[in-house]
Amino acid sequence: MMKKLQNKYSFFFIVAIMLWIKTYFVYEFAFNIETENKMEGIILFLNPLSSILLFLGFALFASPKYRNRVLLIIDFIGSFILFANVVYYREFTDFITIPLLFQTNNMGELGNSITELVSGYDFFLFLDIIVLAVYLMVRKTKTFEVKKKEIAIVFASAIALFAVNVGLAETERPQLLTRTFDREMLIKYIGTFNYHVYDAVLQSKAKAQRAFADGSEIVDIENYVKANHVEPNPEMFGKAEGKNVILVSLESTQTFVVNEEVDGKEITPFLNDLIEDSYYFPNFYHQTAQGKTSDSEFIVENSLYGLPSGAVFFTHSGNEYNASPEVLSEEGYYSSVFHANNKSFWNRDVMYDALKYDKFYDINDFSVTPENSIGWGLKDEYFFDQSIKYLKTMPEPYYAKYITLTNHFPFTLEKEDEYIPEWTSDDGTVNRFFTTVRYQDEALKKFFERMKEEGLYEDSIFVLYGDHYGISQNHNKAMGEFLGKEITPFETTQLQRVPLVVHIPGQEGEVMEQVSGQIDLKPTIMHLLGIETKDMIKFGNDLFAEKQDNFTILRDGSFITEDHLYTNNVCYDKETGEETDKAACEPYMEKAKTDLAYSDKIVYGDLLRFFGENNEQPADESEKTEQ
Ligand code: GP9
Ligand code: MN
Repeated sequence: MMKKLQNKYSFFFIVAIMLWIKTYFVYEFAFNIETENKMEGIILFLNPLSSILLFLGFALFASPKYRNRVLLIIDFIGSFILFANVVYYREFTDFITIPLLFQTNNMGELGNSITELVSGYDFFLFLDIIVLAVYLMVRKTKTFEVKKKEIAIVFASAIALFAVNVGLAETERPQLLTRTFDREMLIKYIGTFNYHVYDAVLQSKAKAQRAFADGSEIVDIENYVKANHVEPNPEMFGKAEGKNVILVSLESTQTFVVNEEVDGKEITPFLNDLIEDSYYFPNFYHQTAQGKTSDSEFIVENSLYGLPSGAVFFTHSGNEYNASPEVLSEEGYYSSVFHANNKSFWNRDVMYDALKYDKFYDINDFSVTPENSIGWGLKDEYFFDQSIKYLKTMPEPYYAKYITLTNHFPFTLEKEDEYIPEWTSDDGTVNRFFTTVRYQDEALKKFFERMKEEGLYEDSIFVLYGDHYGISQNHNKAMGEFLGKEITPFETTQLQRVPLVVHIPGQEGEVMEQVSGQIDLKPTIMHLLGIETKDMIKFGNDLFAEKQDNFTILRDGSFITEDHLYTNNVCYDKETGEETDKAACEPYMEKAKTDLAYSDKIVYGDLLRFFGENNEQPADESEKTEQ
């Protein structure tokens, strides 16, 4: 009897154990998950098992003839999930969430980056499947009927194991599943597969939230943001009224390269000069999460935060917004985006409609050849150059957004475009980064020259900002070498600073030291153009206002004030970079949480559909909003 059972389930257990071992290897060698004590080690070891039993358990419903094949298919799906996470983790030190997994558009486009990120070792994730498939083909395995009771035992064991897992996790980390989550912690405690299930539940919750949201929720938020509104500085309000706006998203550009040299060579000579007669914000932070460039676009144009996971450009492109292009069109502006990439990347073609852009110049509007491309596509110099003809015939005033691309991971460049040589550390990514940043700087210089030649410069204002970090924490060693200091969590947070340059032709420059973030750009630009924002739902404030709150929240809940920085539950003194009494950060914690939570509520509930002119609800609904 026992022997028969053993035979019957041997294939099942081999597959289960292989998948378990693979998952554990991935934790250990690909994710670098550190365990702080023995118990964490045990939890990490056990956590894949419950979901593996559960998923493989479904194969038991298959007819005996196909059961082993179904087991291998499930093994393949599990292994592929691991593989995708490994590749993603390699660059972003983070785990995939469901919406990202379905971004096949993006995955297909990753091209260059993918080849850089996939390693030969990844093949081992599929080796067992190949061996077992061959085994199934050459050896006729006996077929067995499984009893309902046996299936029940497998599922019951999976559930029991899961309960033990969560129980252990909860004693180690109380409220793990109810608190705002940290993906790494979830993987560590409940395992990668359970995490994906949890993520799926969160995503469906978001869908449900929209269905159940009603107009009354926007009222509290409206009161809250209005109470935080800061009056514009009369000296600056309307300073650029009626001017064209050129918004430039600088790919992966971080503040640490500005006014810096590598091996005695300036990394951003043009920006360094431009800053001299511009408003320059050295303490400006990106606030993006997994949506990267698209998150930055979302934040900058809505003064709302991106989402904690996934890309809002994908998950909520059907929402009502009141983004800058829409606001400006009411003031007679024409809005356009230049980005020489596939229009569906980050779901832009769909999202730009929701943001009410008049025109999106995508890859088809540029002449892209192998000669003028590198890495992700058209080189920045050609990109800017080819856009000029469109600007020249664009209805004025216009709001034109440029999204650059050359300074994108893996930071490749042809020799002829290297204005400075690569750096010489052990880390190729960081070495190349300086060279591609320098290339981007040259492209900007030529763009400004062209704008002047074509007579397009005088009537425009230029807002240049870094979209997100380019160098992830995977490169701390080389970064530490470059900066000459150890990269602590404090330094990592400080490295989230990206440049912001506001250049108004004819205006003198000034270095604006206040702490600020991408969320502040919309009201800042609106006020420069003489457009009031006091009735808008926004989470940022005008960076030229006399009263500055000196406070910026990052998407992971970290925040920075004039004197302190809070990240990973630790409060740091900004001056020393040393840990300090938490009490110093305490007064800001509530505001950081509330801002993020309210912003998320708007996005998840699609609440702007109940606000202002968007309010198209039937009478009984609008009554609610007027309470
Ligand atoms: C893709 C470009 C880069 O179109 O915006 O996206 P990123 O990977 O930086 O989010
Ligand atoms: Mn980007």
